[in-house]
Amino acid sequence: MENHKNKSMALKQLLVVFLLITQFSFAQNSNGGGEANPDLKTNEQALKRFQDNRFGMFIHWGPVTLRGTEISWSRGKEVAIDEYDNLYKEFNPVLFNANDWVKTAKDAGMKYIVLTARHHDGFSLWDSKFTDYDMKNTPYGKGVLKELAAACKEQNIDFGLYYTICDWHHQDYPVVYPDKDYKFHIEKDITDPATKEKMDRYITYMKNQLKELIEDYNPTLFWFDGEWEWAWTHEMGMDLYAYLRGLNDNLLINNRIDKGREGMAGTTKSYKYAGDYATPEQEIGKYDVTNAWESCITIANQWAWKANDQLKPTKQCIQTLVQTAGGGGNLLLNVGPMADGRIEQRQIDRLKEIGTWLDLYGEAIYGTRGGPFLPTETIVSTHKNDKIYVHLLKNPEGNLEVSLPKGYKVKKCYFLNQTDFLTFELKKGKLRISLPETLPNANVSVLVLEMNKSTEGMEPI
Ligand code: JFZ
Repeated sequence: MENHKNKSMALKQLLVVFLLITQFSFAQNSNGGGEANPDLKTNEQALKRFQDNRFGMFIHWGPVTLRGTEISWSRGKEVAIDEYDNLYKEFNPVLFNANDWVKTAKDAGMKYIVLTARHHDGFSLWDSKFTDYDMKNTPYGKGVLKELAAACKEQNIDFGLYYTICDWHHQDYPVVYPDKDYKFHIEKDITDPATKEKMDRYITYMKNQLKELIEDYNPTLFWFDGEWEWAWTHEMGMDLYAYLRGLNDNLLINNRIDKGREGMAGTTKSYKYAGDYATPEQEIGKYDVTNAWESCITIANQWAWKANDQLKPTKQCIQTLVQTAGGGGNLLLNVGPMADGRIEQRQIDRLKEIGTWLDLYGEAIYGTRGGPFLPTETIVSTHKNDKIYVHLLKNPEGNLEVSLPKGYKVKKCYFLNQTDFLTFELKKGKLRISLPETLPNANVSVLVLEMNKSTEGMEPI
C-alpha cells in the first residue's frame, strides 16, 4: 500500500516536471526581451508576418568583394589588415541598382531581404553620422540603404538589416581579431574597469547607429550577429533588445542579440534569453512548430561574392526551402552581389528557377505552418486552413502511406495544380494514396489533402 502511494507520488512529481519543461519550451522564443524584461514579449503581429513570409534573401556585401574573399573573416588572413581596411577607398559600385536587387528577390518568390548594414569588419553600408568608415567616404560617395528601403516599399518586400555586435575595426571594441597572440581564445574579464569603459563607449556607438538606422530607414527586423565574443554579455543583450523595442515596438529581433544561441543549430538555450526567433546557420533547423526559427544558407559556398563560387543546384535550393517550411521555419537564402553592385547573372538565373517553382507551388509555402507529418527522407508537410500539403522530396514509387491524427478524414486528394483526383484508402488510421509512376514536378511535387476540418492545432504525427 505504502509502496503504491509512493509510486503515485513519484508519478505526480514527474508530471509536474514534465509540465514545467513543456511550458518553458513553449515560452522559449516568444520571450522577446528575456528575463530582465518579463513584460516585453515578442510582437506577435510582426512574428506572424515574418513566419507567413517563409522565404527571404540574405545579402552579404561590402568593399571586400573587390578581393572576392570572405567578408570580415579574410581580414588579416587572405587580405592583410591594412589592405583590407583601405579597400573602401576603391569601392565604387556604379552599377548598384536597388530596384534590380529587390526585383531579383521578388522574382525568386522571396518576401523579405536582410542586408549586412554592418558586418564584423565594421564598414557601414550607409552614410552614418557616427563613423567615417562608411559608404559616404567611398568613391561612390553615398549610402545604399535609402534606395533599397524605398525599392522594398514599392515592391512590397519587407526590409531587414543585419548588424553585427562585434566590430573588429572599431577602436573601442575590446576584442582583437584576428589576434596573433591568440588573446581571442582567452576569456577576458569584461568587469575590468578599463575594458568596461571602452565597451560602454562602444555600446553607445552601436545604439547611436541603430537609432539612426531605425529613424532613417525604418527596417522591420534586425538580424544581429557576432554575439559570441567574451565582451558581450547576457545583460547587454537584454538591454539592447529593450532599447530597440523602445524605439520601435514593431521590430522583430533574432536570438543572436543575446547569448542564448546553441551553436550552429541556432536554437535558444532557454526562456531567459532575449530574441524573437532562432537562427540555424548553414543547416536546416530541426522540426519545431512551437518556436519560430529561420535557417540562413548560402546559395554558393561563401557569404560574400567569390569568383566562380559553386552554386547549389536548383533542386537542392527548392528542397531546402520545402524542408525548412515543413520543419516549421523560414529560409533566408544568401546571395553576394559583386563589387560593381550587380548580382551575378548565374545567381539571378538560379533564383529565377526557384521563383518558377514557387509560382506553381507557393500556396503550399506562404502563410503555412510546418507539419503535421514529421519530416522523413521522402516527405515533408505544411498546412493551412483545411488543407495539408505533402511535399515529395523523392518518388515513393507506388503508394504513399501516412498516419492521420484521430478525428481527421481526407475528403479529396490531388496534386497541386492538377485537376485529377487521386485514389486513396483509409485503414486503421493509415492513409494510403496511389501515385502515378512519374510525378508532375522534377524538383518537388506537392500533394493536397483536403481535410474534413481545419488543420490548425493538429498534433504532429
Ligand atoms: C556568422 C558570420 O560570422 C558569417 O560571416 C555570416 O554573416 C553568418 C550569417 O553569421 O557566422 C559565423 C559565426 C561564427 C563563426 C562562424 C560563422 N565562428 O565562430 O566560427
